[in-house]
Amino acid sequence: MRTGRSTAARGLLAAGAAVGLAMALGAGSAASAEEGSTAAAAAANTKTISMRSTPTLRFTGSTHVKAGEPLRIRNLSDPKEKGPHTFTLVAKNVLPDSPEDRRACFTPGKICLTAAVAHKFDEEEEKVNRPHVDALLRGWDRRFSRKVETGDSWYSETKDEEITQDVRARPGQVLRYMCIIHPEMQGQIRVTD
Ligand SMILES: [Cu+2]
Repeated sequence: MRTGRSTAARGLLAAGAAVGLAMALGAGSAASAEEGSTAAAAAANTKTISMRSTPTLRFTGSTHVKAGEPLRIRNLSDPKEKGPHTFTLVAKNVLPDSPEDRRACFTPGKICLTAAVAHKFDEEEEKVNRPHVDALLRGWDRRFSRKVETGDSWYSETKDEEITQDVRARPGQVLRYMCIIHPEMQGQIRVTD
């Protein structure tokens, strides 16, 4: 681990902390309704996961998506209030599931720091130089883990911004995801036939 990494990540973490990272609310679960069908702009088969900040920081949206079909991520949160977000695919065993784990997420070897490095966060410029990390260049499939330092992740600091990619994970897999800026934001979506 190069020394520059942890300082860069601390800057990114500070961005989150400044807007209320401390309110770790245990809102760990992906929510409820299928949202894809309600959005006029989306194709009929596009599933959607939304980043929200009211009333709590959380992801809401689809819980299932067919392999090969599009999955849209959209940021419905005002970055001036809660800061930017990421939608980051992560392996189950690296999800920070306790308050202690979440606080330590930006330390060497932990998943938030690993993903921040993949996003090429520049502390001096306070800029994310690679907002979209598509590790295998084919859509949503690659998870960050202890061994995988480049997975799939999208960084958003603009309200109403969105990204759509096809799901390339195999049927039967569960894609777990989190926001590395607010590690309490977590969810999962099952890939189906
Ligand atoms: Cu977030």
